[in-house]
Amino acid sequence: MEAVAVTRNVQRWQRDAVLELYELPFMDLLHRAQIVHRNHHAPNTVQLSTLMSIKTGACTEDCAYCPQSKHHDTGLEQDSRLAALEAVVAEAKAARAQGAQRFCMGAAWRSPTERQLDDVVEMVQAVKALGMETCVTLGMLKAGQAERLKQAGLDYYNHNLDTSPEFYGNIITTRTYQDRLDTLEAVREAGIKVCCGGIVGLGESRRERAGLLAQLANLNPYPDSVPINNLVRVEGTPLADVPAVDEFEFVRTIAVARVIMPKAVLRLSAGRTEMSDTMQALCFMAGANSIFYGDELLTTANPQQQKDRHLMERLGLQPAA
Ligand code: SAM
Ligand code: DTB
Ligand code: SF4
Repeated sequence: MEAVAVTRNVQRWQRDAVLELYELPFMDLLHRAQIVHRNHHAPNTVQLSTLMSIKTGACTEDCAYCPQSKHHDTGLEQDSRLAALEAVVAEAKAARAQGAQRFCMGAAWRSPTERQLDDVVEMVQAVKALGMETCVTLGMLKAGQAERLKQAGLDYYNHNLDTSPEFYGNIITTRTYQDRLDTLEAVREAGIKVCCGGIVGLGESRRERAGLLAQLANLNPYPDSVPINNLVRVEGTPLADVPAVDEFEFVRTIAVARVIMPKAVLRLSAGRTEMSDTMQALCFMAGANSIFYGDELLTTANPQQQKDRHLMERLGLQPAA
């Protein structure tokens, strides 16, 4: 694997071995992924997480894909205020009533200040008290901040590697790959489960996709939860006109992730509104076993809950208990 400064990383998967999986005939790869999936997970079960944006836009980071970066003019209303605790509790209750097990709160921050963290701690405690699993994504964290979140009862922290180390500089310049690895380590050390994945369709090559998956699989241990996002091409971002990735290539990415991270919960994340039901079924076949459930992601659309329930019914998929 290419040299990259990585802490506590193991070389469980060489990139070339990951590429070999990608290059298998499609049916062989899917068959292999299904076997791994059935050996480690209930095969007809999907975990449901609902997202809420608790602070939207005006982000100082320059992530090229993101509608919330202040470096891009996407027409998004810039608002640096944090959502009120009552609004968070109301949305979490509504998500629970619709059948979500986990409530994920996202803030468009480079990293939270201690005061901002005080407010998020209250939100985590309040959502936890509803009997739901909690997840937050707040940008970079220091060790002491991760410990405070753990004490509040946080179950998962989402922080993505997004892409391969060598492609990363084309997408983000305001924080490094190592910054991300350091946050992941602080989260893990605090005893919080790690939710970490990336994006397909940023203009990366298959080799670079394999590089991202190898990085994820070589985290020690690999993440508990792995969101695979299909780029939502938002007008006004530098990636608005990047050609979409071939559908089978996206399904292959899910299948390869399943083979190399057998126990992880794999989330079919952003980009589902542009996927057909058939394509989503192929993703579940390839080992995806979680979705974002709710009519909105952070700032972009997600399939309507009713549509997702109908799809699950048609496929005989049950929400995870
Ligand atoms: N600001 C925090 C951070 O970056 O760590 C948390 C929120 S950020 C929106 C969470 C993740 O959403 C990003 O790491 C990226 O993987 C994903 N994301 C953002 N915009 C996206 C888009 N247009 N399409 C697909 N995924 C996207
Ligand atoms: C993740 O990997 N995907 C989610 C969640 N983690 C926070 C966010 C997707 C955001 C898509 C663009 C938007 O709605 O702003
Ligand atoms: Fe900010 Fe996160 Fe968007 Fe990057 S991905 S611009 S850090 S909100």
